[in-house]
Amino acid sequence: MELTDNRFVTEWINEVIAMTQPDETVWIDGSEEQLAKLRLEAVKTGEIIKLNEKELPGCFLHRSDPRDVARVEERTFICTKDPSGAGPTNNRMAPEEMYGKLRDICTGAMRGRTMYVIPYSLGVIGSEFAKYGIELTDSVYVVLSMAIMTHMGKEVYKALGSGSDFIKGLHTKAKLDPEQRYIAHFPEDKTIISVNSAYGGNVLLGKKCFALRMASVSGRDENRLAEHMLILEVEDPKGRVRYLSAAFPSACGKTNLAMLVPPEIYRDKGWKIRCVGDDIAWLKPGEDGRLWAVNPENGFFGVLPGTNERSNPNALAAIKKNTLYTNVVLTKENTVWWERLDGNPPRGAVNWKGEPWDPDDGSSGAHPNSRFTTPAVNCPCLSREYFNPVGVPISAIVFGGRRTKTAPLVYQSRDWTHGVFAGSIMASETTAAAAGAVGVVRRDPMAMLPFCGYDMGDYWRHWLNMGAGLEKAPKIFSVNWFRKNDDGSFIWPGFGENIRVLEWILARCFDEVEADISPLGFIPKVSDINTDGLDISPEALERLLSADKSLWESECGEIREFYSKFGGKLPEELLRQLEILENNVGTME
Ligand code: SAT
Ligand code: MN
Repeated sequence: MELTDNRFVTEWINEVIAMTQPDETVWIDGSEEQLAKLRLEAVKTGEIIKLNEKELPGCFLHRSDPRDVARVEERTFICTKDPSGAGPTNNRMAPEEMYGKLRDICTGAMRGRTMYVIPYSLGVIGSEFAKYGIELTDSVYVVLSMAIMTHMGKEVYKALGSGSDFIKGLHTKAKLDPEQRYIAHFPEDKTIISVNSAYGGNVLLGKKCFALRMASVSGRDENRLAEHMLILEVEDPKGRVRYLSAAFPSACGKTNLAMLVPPEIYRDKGWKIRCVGDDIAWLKPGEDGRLWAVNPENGFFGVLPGTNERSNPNALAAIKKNTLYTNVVLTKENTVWWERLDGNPPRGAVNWKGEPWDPDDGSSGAHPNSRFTTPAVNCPCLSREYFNPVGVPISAIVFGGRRTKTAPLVYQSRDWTHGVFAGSIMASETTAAAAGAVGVVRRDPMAMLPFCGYDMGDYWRHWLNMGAGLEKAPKIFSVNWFRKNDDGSFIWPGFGENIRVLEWILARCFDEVEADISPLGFIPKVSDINTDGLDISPEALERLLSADKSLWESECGEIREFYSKFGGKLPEELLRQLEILENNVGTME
Protein backbone atom coordinates (compact mmCIF):
# COMPACT_ATOMS: atom_id res chain seq x y z
CA MET A 1 0.00 0.00 0.00
CA GLU A 2 1.33 3.45 -0.84
CA LEU A 3 1.84 5.51 2.28
CA THR A 4 1.93 8.95 0.71
CA ASP A 5 0.45 10.78 -2.24
CA ASN A 6 3.26 13.35 -2.24
CA ARG A 7 3.87 13.47 -5.97
CA PHE A 8 7.60 14.24 -5.59
CA VAL A 9 7.86 10.92 -3.82
CA THR A 10 5.50 8.86 -5.96
CA GLU A 11 6.76 10.11 -9.33
CA TRP A 12 10.35 9.39 -8.39
CA ILE A 13 9.45 5.92 -7.08
CA ASN A 14 7.64 5.16 -10.32
CA GLU A 15 10.71 6.21 -12.30
CA VAL A 16 12.93 3.95 -10.21
CA ILE A 17 10.49 1.04 -10.58
CA ALA A 18 10.46 1.50 -14.34
CA MET A 19 14.25 1.41 -14.40
CA THR A 20 15.10 -1.28 -11.83
CA GLN A 21 12.01 -3.46 -12.45
CA PRO A 22 11.51 -5.07 -9.03
CA ASP A 23 8.92 -7.87 -8.79
CA GLU A 24 7.27 -6.12 -5.92
CA THR A 25 7.41 -2.85 -3.96
CA VAL A 26 6.97 -2.84 -0.18
CA TRP A 27 6.33 0.41 1.68
CA ILE A 28 8.04 0.32 5.05
CA ASP A 29 5.86 1.88 7.74
CA GLY A 30 8.20 1.48 10.72
CA SER A 31 5.86 -0.85 12.64
CA GLU A 32 7.30 -3.67 14.72
CA GLU A 33 4.88 -6.10 13.03
CA GLN A 34 6.26 -5.36 9.60
CA LEU A 35 9.87 -5.51 10.80
CA ALA A 36 9.23 -8.82 12.56
CA LYS A 37 7.85 -10.24 9.33
CA LEU A 38 10.87 -9.04 7.37
CA ARG A 39 13.26 -10.58 9.89
CA LEU A 40 11.46 -13.87 9.58
CA GLU A 41 11.68 -13.76 5.79
CA ALA A 42 15.36 -12.79 5.94
CA VAL A 43 16.09 -15.72 8.24
CA LYS A 44 14.40 -18.03 5.71
CA THR A 45 16.50 -16.73 2.83
CA GLY A 46 19.67 -16.95 4.95
CA GLU A 47 20.34 -13.21 4.73
CA ILE A 48 20.40 -13.07 8.52
CA ILE A 49 20.85 -15.76 11.16
CA LYS A 50 18.78 -15.79 14.33
CA LEU A 51 21.06 -15.85 17.37
CA ASN A 52 20.53 -17.62 20.69
CA GLU A 53 17.28 -16.10 21.97
CA LYS A 54 18.14 -16.73 25.60
CA GLU A 55 21.59 -15.16 25.49
CA LEU A 56 20.95 -12.55 22.82
CA PRO A 57 17.22 -11.83 22.56
CA GLY A 58 16.15 -10.17 19.31
CA CYS A 59 19.68 -10.43 17.87
CA PHE A 60 20.75 -11.53 14.39
CA LEU A 61 23.97 -12.10 12.47
CA HIS A 62 24.51 -10.89 8.93
CA ARG A 63 27.47 -11.76 6.71
CA SER A 64 28.41 -9.47 3.88
CA ASP A 65 30.10 -10.61 0.70
CA PRO A 66 33.81 -11.11 1.56
CA ARG A 67 34.73 -8.52 -1.07
CA ASP A 68 32.34 -5.99 0.45
CA VAL A 69 33.40 -5.27 4.01
CA ALA A 70 34.23 -1.56 4.32
CA ARG A 71 33.56 1.82 2.82
CA VAL A 72 35.16 2.19 -0.61
CA GLU A 73 36.53 5.70 -0.79
CA GLU A 74 38.05 5.35 -4.23
CA ARG A 75 34.59 4.46 -5.59
CA THR A 76 32.79 7.27 -3.75
CA PHE A 77 31.97 10.30 -5.91
CA ILE A 78 30.64 13.80 -5.57
CA CYS A 79 28.89 14.63 -8.82
CA THR A 80 28.57 18.36 -9.38
CA LYS A 81 28.13 20.26 -12.63
CA ASP A 82 30.82 22.67 -11.48
CA PRO A 83 34.17 20.94 -12.13
CA SER A 84 35.58 22.42 -8.92
CA GLY A 85 32.50 21.57 -6.81
CA ALA A 86 34.06 18.54 -5.14
CA GLY A 87 37.50 19.98 -4.45
CA PRO A 88 40.87 18.21 -4.56
CA THR A 89 40.13 15.63 -1.84
CA ASN A 90 37.02 14.05 -3.37
CA ASN A 91 36.51 12.00 -6.50
CA ARG A 92 34.28 13.87 -8.88
CA MET A 93 32.42 12.85 -11.96
CA ALA A 94 30.11 15.04 -14.06
CA PRO A 95 26.48 14.24 -13.22
CA GLU A 96 25.45 13.17 -16.72
CA GLU A 97 28.40 10.80 -17.00
CA MET A 98 27.67 9.21 -13.61
CA TYR A 99 23.91 9.01 -14.27
CA GLY A 100 24.72 7.24 -17.54
CA LYS A 101 26.85 4.59 -15.82
CA LEU A 102 24.31 4.14 -13.04
CA ARG A 103 21.43 3.82 -15.48
CA ASP A 104 23.21 0.93 -17.19
CA ILE A 105 23.86 -0.80 -13.88
CA CYS A 106 20.39 -0.16 -12.45
CA THR A 107 18.35 -1.16 -15.48
CA GLY A 108 16.60 -4.38 -14.51
CA ALA A 109 18.85 -4.71 -11.43
CA MET A 110 15.93 -5.50 -9.11
CA ARG A 111 14.31 -8.13 -11.32
CA GLY A 112 13.24 -11.06 -9.17
CA ARG A 113 13.68 -8.91 -6.06
CA THR A 114 11.54 -6.78 -3.78
CA MET A 115 12.12 -3.06 -3.55
CA TYR A 116 11.58 -1.48 -0.13
CA VAL A 117 10.63 2.15 0.36
CA ILE A 118 12.17 3.46 3.59
CA PRO A 119 11.06 6.85 4.94
CA TYR A 120 13.46 8.18 7.58
CA SER A 121 14.34 11.28 9.51
CA LEU A 122 17.76 12.41 10.66
CA GLY A 123 17.11 14.22 13.92
CA VAL A 124 13.88 13.94 15.88
CA ILE A 125 10.95 14.13 13.44
CA GLY A 126 9.51 17.64 13.32
CA SER A 127 12.47 19.23 15.15
CA GLU A 128 14.34 22.24 13.80
CA PHE A 129 17.35 20.08 13.09
CA ALA A 130 15.41 17.33 11.31
CA LYS A 131 16.02 16.44 7.68
CA TYR A 132 14.15 13.75 5.78
CA GLY A 133 15.16 11.07 3.39
CA ILE A 134 13.66 8.19 1.50
CA GLU A 135 15.81 5.22 0.63
CA LEU A 136 14.75 2.72 -2.01
CA THR A 137 16.65 -0.54 -1.63
CA ASP A 138 16.57 -4.18 -2.62
CA SER A 139 18.25 -5.26 0.64
CA VAL A 140 16.38 -6.40 3.74
CA TYR A 141 19.61 -5.92 5.69
CA VAL A 142 19.44 -2.24 4.77
CA VAL A 143 15.81 -1.99 5.92
CA LEU A 144 16.58 -3.66 9.25
CA SER A 145 19.68 -1.51 9.76
CA MET A 146 17.97 1.76 8.85
CA ALA A 147 15.18 0.85 11.28
CA ILE A 148 17.81 0.84 14.02
CA MET A 149 20.00 3.71 12.84
CA THR A 150 17.39 6.35 11.94
CA HIS A 151 14.03 7.70 13.07
CA MET A 152 12.20 5.55 10.54
CA GLY A 153 8.52 5.26 9.75
CA LYS A 154 5.45 6.64 8.09
CA GLU A 155 5.37 9.74 10.37
CA VAL A 156 8.08 11.09 8.07
CA TYR A 157 5.50 11.48 5.27
CA LYS A 158 3.33 13.58 7.56
CA ALA A 159 6.26 15.84 8.41
CA LEU A 160 7.20 16.08 4.74
CA GLY A 161 3.63 16.98 3.66
CA SER A 162 3.44 17.75 -0.04
CA GLY A 163 6.94 19.25 -0.12
CA SER A 164 10.03 18.19 -2.03
CA ASP A 165 12.54 18.81 0.73
CA PHE A 166 13.93 15.32 1.14
CA ILE A 167 16.99 13.40 -0.01
CA LYS A 168 16.32 10.73 -2.62
CA GLY A 169 18.38 7.62 -2.02
CA LEU A 170 18.52 4.66 -4.36
CA HIS A 171 20.43 1.55 -3.42
CA THR A 172 20.69 -1.69 -5.32
CA LYS A 173 22.97 -4.59 -4.52
CA ALA A 174 22.93 -5.20 -8.27
CA LYS A 175 25.54 -7.97 -8.79
CA LEU A 176 27.78 -6.90 -5.87
CA ASP A 177 30.46 -6.39 -8.49
CA PRO A 178 33.38 -4.51 -6.87
CA GLU A 179 34.51 -3.25 -10.28
CA GLN A 180 31.15 -1.61 -10.87
CA ARG A 181 30.62 -0.33 -7.35
CA TYR A 182 29.68 3.36 -7.08
CA ILE A 183 28.62 5.48 -4.15
CA ALA A 184 27.46 8.60 -5.95
CA HIS A 185 26.23 11.87 -4.49
CA PHE A 186 24.42 14.52 -6.48
CA PRO A 187 24.12 17.48 -4.09
CA GLU A 188 22.47 19.66 -6.74
CA ASP A 189 19.70 17.06 -7.18
CA LYS A 190 19.50 16.03 -3.52
CA THR A 191 20.11 12.49 -4.69
CA ILE A 192 22.35 9.61 -3.59
CA ILE A 193 22.76 6.43 -5.63
CA SER A 194 24.70 3.42 -4.37
CA VAL A 195 25.21 0.28 -6.45
CA ASN A 196 26.98 -3.07 -6.19
CA SER A 197 27.60 -3.01 -2.43
CA ALA A 198 25.62 -4.24 0.54
CA TYR A 199 27.93 -3.11 3.36
CA GLY A 200 27.17 -0.52 6.09
CA GLY A 201 28.44 2.93 5.25
CA ASN A 202 28.16 2.30 1.50
CA VAL A 203 24.47 1.47 1.64
CA LEU A 204 22.88 2.85 4.82
CA LEU A 205 22.37 6.07 2.94
CA GLY A 206 21.21 8.01 6.02
CA LYS A 207 24.64 7.63 7.57
CA LYS A 208 27.80 9.01 5.97
CA CYS A 209 26.18 9.74 2.57
CA PHE A 210 23.37 11.95 3.87
CA ALA A 211 24.21 12.92 7.47
CA LEU A 212 27.73 13.99 6.47
CA ARG A 213 28.29 14.41 2.72
CA MET A 214 24.91 15.86 1.73
CA ALA A 215 24.36 17.63 5.06
CA SER A 216 27.79 19.28 4.95
CA VAL A 217 26.76 20.84 1.64
CA SER A 218 23.41 22.11 2.92
CA GLY A 219 25.12 23.17 6.16
CA ARG A 220 27.32 25.58 4.22
CA ASP A 221 24.20 27.36 2.98
CA GLU A 222 22.22 27.12 6.23
CA ASN A 223 24.82 28.26 8.75
CA ARG A 224 25.20 24.76 10.19
CA LEU A 225 27.91 22.17 10.49
CA ALA A 226 27.56 18.44 9.84
CA GLU A 227 30.51 16.76 11.52
CA HIS A 228 32.08 13.34 12.11
CA MET A 229 31.83 13.86 15.86
CA LEU A 230 30.63 12.15 19.00
CA ILE A 231 28.75 14.21 21.59
CA LEU A 232 29.48 13.65 25.26
CA GLU A 233 27.76 14.83 28.42
CA VAL A 234 29.96 15.31 31.50
CA GLU A 235 28.49 15.83 34.96
CA ASP A 236 31.03 16.84 37.60
CA PRO A 237 30.83 16.33 41.38
CA LYS A 238 29.25 19.76 41.75
CA GLY A 239 26.38 18.63 39.51
CA ARG A 240 27.43 20.90 36.64
CA VAL A 241 26.51 19.36 33.28
CA ARG A 242 28.64 20.23 30.24
CA TYR A 243 28.91 18.99 26.69
CA LEU A 244 31.71 18.45 24.28
CA SER A 245 31.91 17.11 20.77
CA ALA A 246 34.90 15.27 19.37
CA ALA A 247 36.03 14.33 15.87
CA PHE A 248 38.16 11.26 15.26
CA PRO A 249 38.63 9.25 12.07
CA SER A 250 36.66 5.99 11.72
CA ALA A 251 37.68 3.22 14.12
CA CYS A 252 39.75 5.48 16.43
CA GLY A 253 37.58 4.94 19.51
CA LYS A 254 34.74 7.46 19.11
CA THR A 255 32.18 4.96 20.37
CA ASN A 256 34.40 4.05 23.34
CA LEU A 257 34.91 7.70 24.27
CA ALA A 258 31.21 8.45 23.81
CA MET A 259 30.32 5.71 26.31
CA LEU A 260 33.28 6.20 28.64
CA VAL A 261 33.05 4.74 32.14
CA PRO A 262 35.03 6.90 34.58
CA PRO A 263 37.57 5.08 36.77
CA GLU A 264 36.39 4.23 40.27
CA ILE A 265 38.13 7.17 41.86
CA TYR A 266 36.14 9.53 39.62
CA ARG A 267 32.87 7.64 40.04
CA ASP A 268 33.21 7.78 43.81
CA LYS A 269 33.53 11.54 43.65
CA GLY A 270 30.37 11.80 41.56
CA TRP A 271 31.62 12.17 37.99
CA LYS A 272 29.16 10.90 35.38
CA ILE A 273 29.55 10.56 31.64
CA ARG A 274 26.57 10.12 29.36
CA CYS A 275 26.38 9.59 25.65
CA VAL A 276 24.53 11.87 23.25
CA GLY A 277 26.13 10.56 20.07
CA ASP A 278 29.02 8.36 18.91
CA ASP A 279 29.60 9.26 15.28
CA ILE A 280 27.80 12.26 13.83
CA ALA A 281 26.92 15.70 15.16
CA TRP A 282 24.87 18.41 13.51
CA LEU A 283 25.63 21.81 14.97
CA LYS A 284 24.15 25.28 14.68
CA PRO A 285 24.31 28.57 16.56
CA GLY A 286 21.63 29.12 19.17
CA GLU A 287 20.01 32.42 20.03
CA ASP A 288 22.22 32.55 23.11
CA GLY A 289 25.40 32.78 20.98
CA ARG A 290 26.49 29.26 21.84
CA LEU A 291 26.88 26.35 19.44
CA TRP A 292 24.17 23.69 19.85
CA ALA A 293 24.41 20.08 18.72
CA VAL A 294 22.24 17.06 18.05
CA ASN A 295 23.07 13.54 17.06
CA PRO A 296 20.92 12.99 13.96
CA GLU A 297 21.08 9.20 14.28
CA ASN A 298 19.01 6.81 16.35
CA GLY A 299 21.43 3.96 16.84
CA PHE A 300 25.07 2.95 16.92
CA PHE A 301 27.07 1.25 14.17
CA GLY A 302 30.18 0.38 16.14
CA VAL A 303 33.34 -1.61 15.51
CA LEU A 304 33.40 -4.95 17.36
CA PRO A 305 37.03 -6.13 17.49
CA GLY A 306 38.51 -4.66 20.65
CA THR A 307 35.12 -3.99 22.23
CA ASN A 308 35.26 -5.58 25.69
CA GLU A 309 34.59 -5.10 29.40
CA ARG A 310 37.55 -2.79 29.72
CA SER A 311 37.27 -0.73 26.53
CA ASN A 312 33.51 -0.26 26.50
CA PRO A 313 31.28 -2.03 29.04
CA ASN A 314 28.32 0.18 28.05
CA ALA A 315 28.50 -0.95 24.44
CA LEU A 316 28.77 -4.57 25.59
CA ALA A 317 25.60 -4.13 27.63
CA ALA A 318 23.85 -2.32 24.77
CA ILE A 319 24.43 -5.10 22.25
CA LYS A 320 22.91 -7.88 24.35
CA LYS A 321 19.49 -7.42 22.73
CA ASN A 322 17.83 -6.27 19.49
CA THR A 323 21.20 -5.98 17.77
CA LEU A 324 22.25 -6.80 14.26
CA TYR A 325 25.81 -8.16 14.10
CA THR A 326 27.81 -8.11 10.88
CA ASN A 327 30.85 -10.27 10.01
CA VAL A 328 31.69 -11.78 13.40
CA VAL A 329 32.34 -15.34 14.60
CA LEU A 330 29.28 -17.57 15.11
CA THR A 331 29.70 -20.06 17.95
CA LYS A 332 28.23 -23.56 18.35
CA GLU A 333 25.78 -22.10 20.85
CA ASN A 334 24.58 -19.56 18.28
CA THR A 335 26.22 -16.66 20.04
CA VAL A 336 28.86 -14.33 18.67
CA TRP A 337 32.55 -13.63 19.28
CA TRP A 338 35.20 -11.25 18.01
CA GLU A 339 38.90 -10.60 18.58
CA ARG A 340 39.83 -9.18 22.00
CA LEU A 341 36.32 -9.70 23.41
CA ASP A 342 37.95 -11.98 25.96
CA GLY A 343 40.83 -14.42 26.07
CA ASN A 344 38.63 -17.38 25.12
CA PRO A 345 38.17 -17.78 21.40
CA PRO A 346 35.44 -20.38 20.89
CA ARG A 347 36.15 -23.88 19.60
CA GLY A 348 34.04 -25.43 16.87
CA ALA A 349 32.86 -22.03 15.65
CA VAL A 350 32.68 -20.54 12.17
CA ASN A 351 34.49 -17.37 11.12
CA TRP A 352 32.96 -14.21 9.61
CA LYS A 353 32.84 -15.88 6.22
CA GLY A 354 30.91 -18.85 7.62
CA GLU A 355 33.86 -21.25 7.34
CA PRO A 356 34.97 -23.63 10.11
CA TRP A 357 37.50 -21.69 12.18
CA ASP A 358 40.42 -22.83 14.29
CA PRO A 359 41.50 -20.00 16.62
CA ASP A 360 44.99 -21.52 16.77
CA ASP A 361 45.68 -21.21 13.06
CA GLY A 362 46.53 -17.52 13.32
CA SER A 363 43.65 -16.24 11.22
CA SER A 364 41.15 -13.82 12.69
CA GLY A 365 37.64 -15.05 13.30
CA ALA A 366 35.83 -11.74 12.95
CA HIS A 367 36.55 -9.25 10.20
CA PRO A 368 38.59 -6.28 11.57
CA ASN A 369 35.74 -3.96 10.49
CA SER A 370 32.97 -6.18 11.85
CA ARG A 371 30.19 -4.15 13.42
CA PHE A 372 27.18 -4.01 15.68
CA THR A 373 24.03 -2.11 14.81
CA THR A 374 22.10 -1.36 17.97
CA PRO A 375 19.33 1.05 18.99
CA ALA A 376 20.46 4.13 20.96
CA VAL A 377 17.91 3.35 23.68
CA ASN A 378 19.87 0.18 24.51
CA CYS A 379 22.81 2.23 25.78
CA PRO A 380 22.86 2.22 29.61
CA CYS A 381 24.55 5.64 29.72
CA LEU A 382 22.37 7.39 27.13
CA SER A 383 21.84 11.04 28.02
CA ARG A 384 18.32 12.21 28.78
CA GLU A 385 19.03 15.00 26.29
CA TYR A 386 19.40 12.46 23.51
CA PHE A 387 15.88 13.12 22.21
CA ASN A 388 15.88 16.84 23.03
CA PRO A 389 14.91 18.46 19.72
CA VAL A 390 16.94 21.63 20.42
CA GLY A 391 20.11 19.70 21.18
CA VAL A 392 22.81 20.47 23.74
CA PRO A 393 25.18 23.47 24.09
CA ILE A 394 28.78 22.62 23.22
CA SER A 395 31.57 23.97 25.43
CA ALA A 396 34.51 22.25 23.77
CA ILE A 397 35.32 20.83 20.37
CA VAL A 398 37.99 18.15 20.38
CA PHE A 399 39.99 16.92 17.39
CA GLY A 400 41.84 13.64 17.70
CA GLY A 401 43.82 11.18 15.68
CA ARG A 402 45.97 8.13 15.98
CA ARG A 403 49.60 9.31 16.07
CA THR A 404 52.41 7.16 17.42
CA LYS A 405 54.96 9.91 18.02
CA THR A 406 54.05 13.38 16.81
CA ALA A 407 50.97 14.78 18.54
CA PRO A 408 50.86 15.44 22.29
CA LEU A 409 48.22 14.01 24.62
CA VAL A 410 46.32 17.31 24.58
CA TYR A 411 46.72 20.94 23.62
CA GLN A 412 44.31 23.84 23.40
CA SER A 413 44.18 26.17 20.44
CA ARG A 414 44.79 29.85 21.09
CA ASP A 415 41.49 30.93 19.52
CA TRP A 416 38.84 29.75 17.03
CA THR A 417 40.96 30.43 13.93
CA HIS A 418 43.88 28.54 15.42
CA GLY A 419 41.42 25.77 16.32
CA VAL A 420 40.19 25.52 12.74
CA PHE A 421 43.85 25.29 11.72
CA ALA A 422 44.38 22.48 14.25
CA GLY A 423 41.38 20.65 12.76
CA SER A 424 42.62 21.20 9.22
CA ILE A 425 46.04 19.64 9.94
CA MET A 426 44.63 16.55 11.66
CA ALA A 427 46.36 13.38 10.59
CA SER A 428 45.86 9.81 11.60
CA GLU A 429 47.11 6.32 10.96
CA THR A 430 44.57 4.53 8.76
CA THR A 431 42.30 1.77 10.13
CA ALA A 432 40.22 -1.09 8.75
CA ALA A 433 37.08 1.06 8.48
CA ALA A 434 37.95 1.88 4.89
CA ALA A 435 39.31 -0.47 2.26
CA GLY A 436 43.07 -0.01 1.76
CA ALA A 437 46.31 -0.18 3.71
CA VAL A 438 46.11 0.03 7.51
CA GLY A 439 48.55 2.06 9.63
CA VAL A 440 49.62 4.64 7.06
CA VAL A 441 49.56 8.30 8.18
CA ARG A 442 47.17 10.39 6.17
CA ARG A 443 45.87 13.92 6.55
CA ASP A 444 42.27 13.74 7.66
CA PRO A 445 41.05 17.30 8.35
CA MET A 446 38.34 17.36 11.02
CA ALA A 447 38.10 13.56 10.42
CA MET A 448 36.04 14.62 7.40
CA LEU A 449 38.40 13.70 4.54
CA PRO A 450 36.07 10.96 3.22
CA PHE A 451 32.88 12.75 4.27
CA CYS A 452 33.03 16.42 3.24
CA GLY A 453 30.63 16.84 0.32
CA TYR A 454 32.30 19.88 -1.23
CA ASP A 455 35.65 21.63 -1.62
CA MET A 456 37.56 21.25 1.65
CA GLY A 457 38.97 24.77 1.21
CA ASP A 458 35.43 26.17 1.13
CA TYR A 459 34.59 23.99 4.10
CA TRP A 460 37.42 25.55 6.15
CA ARG A 461 36.18 28.97 5.11
CA HIS A 462 32.72 27.96 6.36
CA TRP A 463 34.23 26.85 9.69
CA LEU A 464 35.98 30.21 10.05
CA ASN A 465 32.72 32.05 9.28
CA MET A 466 30.76 29.93 11.76
CA GLY A 467 33.14 30.86 14.57
CA ALA A 468 33.03 34.56 13.68
CA GLY A 469 29.25 34.43 14.07
CA LEU A 470 29.35 32.83 17.52
CA GLU A 471 29.39 35.08 20.54
CA LYS A 472 30.33 32.19 22.81
CA ALA A 473 32.22 29.87 20.52
CA PRO A 474 33.39 26.56 21.98
CA LYS A 475 37.08 26.29 22.82
CA ILE A 476 39.00 23.94 20.53
CA PHE A 477 41.38 21.18 21.66
CA SER A 478 43.47 18.47 20.02
CA VAL A 479 44.09 15.10 21.66
CA ASN A 480 46.06 11.95 20.93
CA TRP A 481 45.47 8.86 23.07
CA PHE A 482 47.74 6.73 20.91
CA ARG A 483 51.27 7.95 21.62
CA LYS A 484 53.74 5.09 22.00
CA ASN A 485 57.05 4.42 23.71
CA ASP A 486 59.99 3.29 21.60
CA ASP A 487 59.15 -0.32 22.53
CA GLY A 488 55.71 0.07 20.89
CA SER A 489 53.69 0.21 24.11
CA PHE A 490 51.10 2.92 24.62
CA ILE A 491 52.20 5.64 27.09
CA TRP A 492 48.68 6.71 28.02
CA PRO A 493 46.23 4.09 29.36
CA GLY A 494 43.29 5.54 27.40
CA PHE A 495 39.67 4.32 27.69
CA GLY A 496 38.05 5.40 30.99
CA GLU A 497 41.20 7.25 32.05
CA ASN A 498 40.62 9.72 29.23
CA ILE A 499 38.24 11.51 31.60
CA ARG A 500 41.38 12.99 33.20
CA VAL A 501 42.03 14.88 29.99
CA LEU A 502 38.35 15.82 29.59
CA GLU A 503 38.42 17.26 33.10
CA TRP A 504 41.29 19.56 32.14
CA ILE A 505 39.58 20.49 28.86
CA LEU A 506 36.36 21.52 30.61
CA ALA A 507 38.26 23.37 33.32
CA ARG A 508 39.93 25.38 30.56
CA CYS A 509 36.54 26.16 28.99
CA PHE A 510 35.33 27.69 32.22
CA ASP A 511 38.58 29.45 33.20
CA GLU A 512 39.13 27.15 36.13
CA VAL A 513 42.75 26.24 35.41
CA GLU A 514 45.86 27.93 34.05
CA ALA A 515 47.95 26.50 31.24
CA ASP A 516 51.45 26.73 29.80
CA ILE A 517 52.09 28.28 26.42
CA SER A 518 53.81 25.91 24.01
CA PRO A 519 54.70 26.21 20.31
CA LEU A 520 51.51 24.28 19.50
CA GLY A 521 49.12 26.13 21.81
CA PHE A 522 48.17 25.89 25.47
CA ILE A 523 49.27 22.72 27.22
CA PRO A 524 48.48 21.51 30.74
CA LYS A 525 50.94 21.98 33.56
CA VAL A 526 51.90 18.39 34.43
CA SER A 527 50.49 18.88 37.91
CA ASP A 528 47.08 19.87 36.48
CA ILE A 529 46.38 16.47 34.95
CA ASN A 530 44.78 14.54 37.77
CA THR A 531 46.69 11.29 38.19
CA ASP A 532 45.10 10.14 41.46
CA GLY A 533 44.84 6.38 41.37
CA LEU A 534 46.76 6.17 38.10
CA ASP A 535 50.15 4.55 37.75
CA ILE A 536 51.91 7.05 35.54
CA SER A 537 55.08 8.98 36.32
CA PRO A 538 55.41 12.76 35.92
CA GLU A 539 58.20 12.01 33.41
CA ALA A 540 55.85 9.92 31.29
CA LEU A 541 53.26 12.72 31.39
CA GLU A 542 55.96 15.19 30.43
CA ARG A 543 56.81 12.97 27.47
CA LEU A 544 53.13 12.73 26.51
CA LEU A 545 52.83 16.50 26.45
CA SER A 546 56.05 17.13 24.58
CA ALA A 547 56.52 17.85 20.91
CA ASP A 548 59.64 16.83 19.03
CA LYS A 549 61.26 19.54 16.94
CA SER A 550 62.37 17.39 14.01
CA LEU A 551 59.03 15.56 13.82
CA TRP A 552 57.19 18.89 13.78
CA GLU A 553 59.55 20.28 11.17
CA SER A 554 58.62 17.47 8.82
CA GLU A 555 54.99 17.80 9.91
CA CYS A 556 55.06 21.45 8.82
CA GLY A 557 56.51 20.41 5.48
CA GLU A 558 53.75 17.85 4.99
CA ILE A 559 51.08 20.36 5.94
CA ARG A 560 52.48 22.88 3.47
CA GLU A 561 52.40 20.25 0.75
CA PHE A 562 48.86 19.20 1.69
CA TYR A 563 47.70 22.81 1.74
CA SER A 564 49.17 23.43 -1.71
CA LYS A 565 46.48 21.16 -3.19
CA PHE A 566 43.81 23.71 -2.34
CA GLY A 567 45.21 26.60 -4.39
CA GLY A 568 43.15 29.77 -4.08
CA LYS A 569 40.52 28.00 -1.94
CA LEU A 570 42.85 27.79 1.04
CA PRO A 571 41.78 30.53 3.47
CA GLU A 572 44.58 33.06 4.01
CA GLU A 573 44.04 32.82 7.75
CA LEU A 574 45.07 29.16 7.73
CA LEU A 575 48.22 29.84 5.75
CA ARG A 576 49.09 32.52 8.30
CA GLN A 577 48.55 29.98 11.09
CA LEU A 578 50.94 27.61 9.34
CA GLU A 579 53.56 30.36 9.23
CA ILE A 580 53.09 30.93 12.95
CA LEU A 581 53.53 27.21 13.59
CA GLU A 582 56.65 27.08 11.43
CA ASN A 583 58.12 29.99 13.37
CA ASN A 584 57.18 28.43 16.69
CA VAL A 585 58.70 25.10 15.70
CA GLY A 586 61.86 27.01 14.82
CA THR A 587 62.12 28.11 18.44
CA MET A 588 61.76 24.55 19.82
CA GLU A 589 64.75 23.07 21.57
O1 SAT B 1 30.71 2.38 7.41
S1 SAT B 1 30.56 3.60 8.16
O2 SAT B 1 30.99 4.73 7.34
O3 SAT B 1 29.17 3.82 8.51
C1 SAT B 1 31.48 3.53 9.58
C2 SAT B 1 32.70 4.34 9.52
O4 SAT B 1 33.57 4.11 8.67
O5 SAT B 1 32.86 5.26 10.33
MN1 MN C 1 32.28 7.17 11.62
